[in-house]
Amino acid sequence: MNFCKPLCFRVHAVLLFGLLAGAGCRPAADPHPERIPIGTIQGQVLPGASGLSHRSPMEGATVTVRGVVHQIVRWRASAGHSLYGMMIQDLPKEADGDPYTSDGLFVYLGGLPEVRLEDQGHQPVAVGDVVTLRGVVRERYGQTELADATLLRHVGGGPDALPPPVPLHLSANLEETRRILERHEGMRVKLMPGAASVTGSFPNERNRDYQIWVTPQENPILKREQVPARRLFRGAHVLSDVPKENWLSGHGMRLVLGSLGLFDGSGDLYLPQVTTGTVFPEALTGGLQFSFGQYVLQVEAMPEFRGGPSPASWRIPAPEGGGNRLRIATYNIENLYDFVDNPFHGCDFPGNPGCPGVREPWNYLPPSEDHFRAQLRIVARQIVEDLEAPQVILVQEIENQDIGVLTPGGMVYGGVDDADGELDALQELILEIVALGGPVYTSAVNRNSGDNRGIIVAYLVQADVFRPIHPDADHPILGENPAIDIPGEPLPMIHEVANPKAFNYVYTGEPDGDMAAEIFSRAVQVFGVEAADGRRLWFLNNHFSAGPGRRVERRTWQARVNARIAQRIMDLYPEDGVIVGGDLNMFPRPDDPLDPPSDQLGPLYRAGLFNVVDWVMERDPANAYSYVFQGDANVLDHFFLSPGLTSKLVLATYLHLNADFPAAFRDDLPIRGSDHDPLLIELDW
Ligand SMILES: [Ca+2]
Ligand SMILES: [Ca+2]
Ligand SMILES: [Ca+2]
Ligand SMILES: [Ca+2]
Repeated sequence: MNFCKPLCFRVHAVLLFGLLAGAGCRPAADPHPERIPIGTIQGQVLPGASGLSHRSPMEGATVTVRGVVHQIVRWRASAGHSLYGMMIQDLPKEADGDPYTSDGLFVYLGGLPEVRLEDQGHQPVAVGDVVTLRGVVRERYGQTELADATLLRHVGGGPDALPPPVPLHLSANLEETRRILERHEGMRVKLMPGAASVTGSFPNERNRDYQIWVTPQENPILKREQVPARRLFRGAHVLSDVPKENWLSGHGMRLVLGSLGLFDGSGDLYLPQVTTGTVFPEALTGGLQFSFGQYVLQVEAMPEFRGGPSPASWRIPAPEGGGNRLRIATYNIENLYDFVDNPFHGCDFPGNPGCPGVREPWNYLPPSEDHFRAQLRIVARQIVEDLEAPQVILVQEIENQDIGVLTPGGMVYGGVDDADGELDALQELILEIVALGGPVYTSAVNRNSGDNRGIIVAYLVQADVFRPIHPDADHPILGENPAIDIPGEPLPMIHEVANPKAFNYVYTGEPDGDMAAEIFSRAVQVFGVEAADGRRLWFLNNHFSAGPGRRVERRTWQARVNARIAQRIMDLYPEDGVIVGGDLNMFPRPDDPLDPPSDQLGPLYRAGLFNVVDWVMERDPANAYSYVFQGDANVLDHFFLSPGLTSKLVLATYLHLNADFPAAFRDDLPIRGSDHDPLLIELDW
């Protein structure tokens, strides 16, 4: 066009005098003068506004836009078929130039990567095409999109026509980051070289693609000397780089990468299988989509990456001289369900009728027998090789099923409930441990503590080291009438003469909606054991209600019941050791998610119990996490020790075998048997 400029200028000047313009040199009249910049559709995200709840000011309007197709994405609908969308962006010279508005827009396409034509038929589109579209502005699942789009004009451009990616500079403040991202929704963006993963890659169940949470290269934590410390510790953790501000909301210096733009026609969508701490040496470029509550950078090319040391090696070493030490672990073994249909439970097998209060899909079930076996093998290897076969293991999230009986030939499954008093999945795990050359465990459980979904806490114990204390009817803890001062109507289970014994009470605290009428949806299980020399230990195994910022009062009550039982045992038997542990679904002091602090675990501290997380924090704070949620490292799994045991503590360490790894089973390595990392302690007992 440049060659024409002086002439055109003259023509315009002529027009000023009311004369007809000369033919041949005038720019072609815009056939769509109603076109508007995409920024007008997206609207301004002003300082202080909420990025997450921002909506288009033109919702519902029919608009005409022109843009470059910079990405086509494909995802899997729940029915299994593919759906397509594309992201378009204003040509640079046609954008509104306003930094508060996004120049990009998501266009929903439907079952094929093509756009409907005005008259009839469809036109395939490709990356680099310049398209003029008419459609309706919609907000769908929090994303602004052009729906019912019709193609008015189409010019093939090719990859050279792509707008240069805009570098994203995120803020540690999550709200500010959300504003920044909303101002780029639908645009072609990039994270600068040197971003690093803060989780393992994981499959996004809904769309069957993969995602990886990353932190940008400019985040100062990536310069920390200690590799395990290069992660986002949530809240008041010693290594948190933005303490207080992000106690619950999470960290702003993070973004999730998605693979919806990587489809190659063969079916599966994928990203590299990486662990936390993987560095991406090239820029990460792609379209910024908003999907299921998150901004997702849908990468347009398979990222290069450089793996770091395995998180499995990030443990605190045991001090020398550990011959006769007592080793105890707590391990949430994420949904250890078998692939046997339990006729006494309505949601433990595909096609079951359902359970009260449990919503489909039952995605906690293993998809196959092979899958169950793979999880068993991984967990068994972790117990033998990494945890070095603790004498006692508190386990959580085991399927509450006992229709199988252990015989010399292996497990035999029948149609009798409470077939042999042991959980079938744990019996299978015990067999797997023996097959690996590990010690012979026995399991112990009180089935009163299962929840509606069908999971329960239980114990694995080396039978030649400890035997259960015999429960007499008049035993002050295990007998018919335990005298424990808890305001709240006890449930009948507390009168059962049993070991382990489950304790639960009617909940009288603040109502919290969906939750049970009892204090625990999974009752605390008390288990007393005796060594050959007569010394005794008491365990209280827990799986508290989830969501650190929700169900606050309920969880406080759960801690209180534990504290009072522990206190009673310590009063009755000052020589015995007491250990309260499990997945408490809450952060340790002072890491309270609320302001003012709710101190949900306060009753346990006030009972004089010592949280071993403090021991870990003092020696190696980078070790202190057991769960990673969207890139935030959390401490959810705890051991509280009575004073007599605290003085004998020689080691506490999390074993990072799971939380940092890709969420896909690998049969060749003992990793990712669960989403939680186990916590191991050693006592000079
Ligand atoms: Ca938007
Ligand atoms: Ca089952
Ligand atoms: Ca069933
Ligand atoms: Ca059984």
